[in-house]
Amino acid sequence: MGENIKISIIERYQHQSLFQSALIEFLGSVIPYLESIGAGEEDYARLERLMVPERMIVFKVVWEDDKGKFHHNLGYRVQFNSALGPYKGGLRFDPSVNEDVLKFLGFEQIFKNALTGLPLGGGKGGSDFDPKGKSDAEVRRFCTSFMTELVRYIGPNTDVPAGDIGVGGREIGYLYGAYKKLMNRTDGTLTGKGVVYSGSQIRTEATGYGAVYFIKEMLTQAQRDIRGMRAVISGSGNVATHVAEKLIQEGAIPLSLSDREGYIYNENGLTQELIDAVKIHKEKRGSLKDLLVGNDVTYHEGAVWQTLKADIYIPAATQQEIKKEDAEAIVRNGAVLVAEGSNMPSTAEAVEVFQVAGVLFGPAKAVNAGGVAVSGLEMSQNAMHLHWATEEVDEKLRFIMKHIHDTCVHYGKHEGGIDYVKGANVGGFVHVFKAMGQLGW
Ligand code: NDP
Ligand code: 2IT
Repeated sequence: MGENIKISIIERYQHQSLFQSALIEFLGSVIPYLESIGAGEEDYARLERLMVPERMIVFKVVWEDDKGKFHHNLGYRVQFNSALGPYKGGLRFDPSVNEDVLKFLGFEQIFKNALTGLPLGGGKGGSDFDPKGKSDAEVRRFCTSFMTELVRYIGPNTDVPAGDIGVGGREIGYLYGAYKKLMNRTDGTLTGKGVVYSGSQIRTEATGYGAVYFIKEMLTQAQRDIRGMRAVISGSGNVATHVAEKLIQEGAIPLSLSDREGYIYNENGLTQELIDAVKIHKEKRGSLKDLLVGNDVTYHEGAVWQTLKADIYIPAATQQEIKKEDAEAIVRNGAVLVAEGSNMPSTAEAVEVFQVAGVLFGPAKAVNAGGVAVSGLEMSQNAMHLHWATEEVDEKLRFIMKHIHDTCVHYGKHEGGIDYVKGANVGGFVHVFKAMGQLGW
């Protein structure tokens, strides 16, 4: 039965290759699991239903540039699964955004959110709008117009969006500002809000910090120590900069950060001062090649994977950034561990290369779940009209990342070690699947 489902997915989603990849990867773990528990026809039918979004919303966003000229983009929200709680997931503003991208992200979000143990469903949204090269006022007008449409589909107990590529603190501020005006409500619908207007401490840092907490758990499990480990990181946005920052705090050595054009590298390790400069530069969506760097730091064109040697590799930019030949180079360079900070950064062939070579491999659903976990904590604080201290949120984040690691070990353990891909997929799946059954879905 499982094989038939796989074949039908491959045929049905030939025109949506990212969504197809996400489904096939997931089925690679879940079908053997269902077989192992003797699942029947009804279980497989429920599995098929789980792979179809509950609702998909597409809308037009008209906005005015600084010269008074009108433009339009498409806005989306994929409300994928609400079995465990309100739809929850980020908004991405990038020219590459389309239905395929958002369905793959929304699907993965369901299981990532389930792994946190918090009552969160899964969703994703965004627009093909490019915030690069736009003025503050243009971004604000776009966000206001986007929210004018999205507002009717979201709410604190319905659907709670957050940030993703191209949507950071500035965009969340404008989006929530518009939401408050339109609804006359301050109900926390959006996470990643500024701390001064009811956001949570540590949400900005959470994805990167959580990824490093997860990496530490993986290394401890393998009886290795993070201290002194050299790490190649891709991306230079929210996730990448906070991964680099936490690595320094944990005694490891971040070597690189990248963007679409190139990367910065320091063989002795990037400093906190430089990371802070990157954060400010990237808030304004500048390019790394225009960043003023210190003497030891060099700028190079291209991607980081083929040339840089390290113990740990952390993709934190975008999907499919590590292809088979990149994975082979990473293995040749002596990688001990690869942890996915971005969503689905490794192609299926790349994952296979890592697994065959025996490199410790942490999949995105588990590694980058710290962001949505603290989003869940932001929702709790907003619902209670409370504000927790930094230490309290950080402690909860550490606990959740350890809980996710324990779940991966539980479902992924085999004679040769831990299969984190299987552990994360099955660990997230079992909750959602059970809930759907009890809800009669
Ligand atoms: P940001 O927009 O803050 O940063 C994205 C970074 O990735 C930028 O450096 C950008 O380069 C680079 N990038 C984007 N697209 C490409 C591309 N096509 N090729 C090469 N580089 C690219 O986004 P985030 O840091 O928030 O997100 C990064 C990844 O992490 C995404 O996969 C996202 O889904 C995932 N994620 C984010 C979470 C969050 O809380 N923010 C939570 C969990 C996962 P440039 O500066 O040139 O645009
Ligand atoms: O991919 C992700 O988990 C995010 N972009 C964060 C989602 C959230 O709701 O905080």
